[in-house]
Amino acid sequence: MKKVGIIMGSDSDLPVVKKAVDVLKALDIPFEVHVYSAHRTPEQASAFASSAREKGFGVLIAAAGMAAHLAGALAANTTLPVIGIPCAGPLLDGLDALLSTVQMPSGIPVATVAVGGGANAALLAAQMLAIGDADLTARLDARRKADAAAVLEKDAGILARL
Ligand code: RP5
Repeated sequence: MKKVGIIMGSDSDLPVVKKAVDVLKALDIPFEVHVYSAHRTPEQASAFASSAREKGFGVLIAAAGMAAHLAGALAANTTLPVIGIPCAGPLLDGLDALLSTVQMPSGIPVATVAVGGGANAALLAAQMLAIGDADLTARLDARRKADAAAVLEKDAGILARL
């Protein structure tokens, strides 16, 4: 199976990345995590993206905050799909990173999830990989069913309590 590459701009983004890692582990999807910054280590970030396809990656996830250019910088160097996770910084609750990540110019797309949306980034990556993988599709279907059952259990609990 193709791997998911997760890049974070700083190790301070780890709490958000951990949410993605947990989902990938639960779905038994291979992944690698790195800290490369679009601004502090631009050469390493672009080299990772340029070589990602030949190294067996199928999707990249980029988590970054503030002037969050990491997802776009990776996307500029690969035609693999890139998913951006805006991370909340000290100001603006992540609105700065959300706009930096989502407002890509035409020609270099980045699929952007919600601020702090590590779980959805991993699920979206899994759904991309599942296009050609029936076993992974079955695992995703099972997860959806389990999630729905958990909501219905909460519904029953609320009815019982009120
Ligand atoms: C971004 O700047 C990182 O992705 C992080 O979200 C933010 C702050 O980085 P640190 O100062 O915590 O290293 O590049």
